[in-house]
Amino acid sequence: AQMESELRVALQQEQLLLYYQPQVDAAGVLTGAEALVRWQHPQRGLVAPAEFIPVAEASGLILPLGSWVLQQACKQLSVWAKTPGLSDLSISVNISAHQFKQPGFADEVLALVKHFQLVPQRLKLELTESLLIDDMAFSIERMRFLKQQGVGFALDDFGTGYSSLAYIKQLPLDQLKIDRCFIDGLPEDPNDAAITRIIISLANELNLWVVAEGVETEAQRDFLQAIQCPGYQGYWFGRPVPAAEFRQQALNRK
Ligand code: G
Ligand code: G
Ligand code: MN
Ligand code: NA
Repeated sequence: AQMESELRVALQQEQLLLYYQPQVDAAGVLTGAEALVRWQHPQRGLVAPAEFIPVAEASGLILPLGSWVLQQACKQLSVWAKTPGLSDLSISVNISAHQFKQPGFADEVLALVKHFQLVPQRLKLELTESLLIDDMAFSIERMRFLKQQGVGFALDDFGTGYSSLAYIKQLPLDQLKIDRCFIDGLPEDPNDAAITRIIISLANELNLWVVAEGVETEAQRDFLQAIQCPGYQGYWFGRPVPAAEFRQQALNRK
């Protein structure tokens, strides 16, 4: 209850901020970033989302928080669009179930795209399987509507949920994000290797981009490159950092 009221204050007083973690392609070229929320607490310091997202979900504060994140990410995207060297980057935003199911959600996204004059394809919404299968027909309809306007979708934490292939087939997705629990064991663990290979070839057949999450070592990167993984995210390539630092690192990369 204390964290809930503090979170309310945090939203009013702009104590939240977004960190950005780089995503690269197989050649190591920067393609975009995942936006990850942080809370700069006046006493406790930087608080990780694992601590406050569950409180936000339980209290309904995830709605104003999610709106703030979306708006902030869109604003950042519009800044990058005008920055030489960063203009092609995309931003992926984590969307909670409650937020996705709000009646006004699609309009909210489209209003931001319009307001910030974004190329909608550069905005990727990350959804989880459990969110989507809860009401499949609704999810498909909402995704199709946004997709028609150009907005992209990634299936987050892929492999940890139900992962029914029937669902994957019906959803208008652009990418799968292989959960880092499968990347952890690479390259030694034969099961993780097999699962990763299969997800990549499945995505290939379905014309989906794949991002391997949690790539921490050169050996993992090499293995993934050898099996033609198209996208990469993880500490090996860069930790989540504030926008100013991301910008510096991105421009130095070139
Ligand atoms: O940034 P970190 O790796 O600590 O994130 C931990 C978890 O918090 C991840 O599961 C991530 O999806 C979630 N998370 C981070 N930022 C956001 C956000 O803006 N909205 C929602 N709903 N979840 C987020
Ligand atoms: O659940 P989701 O995939 O949205 O959140 C991504 C989470 O993974 C964030 O908390 C982010 O900080 C974390 N993360 C990103 N890269 C790595 C990595 O290489 N190793 C580990 N252990 N965590 C990572
Ligand atoms: Mn994510
Ligand atoms: Na994930």
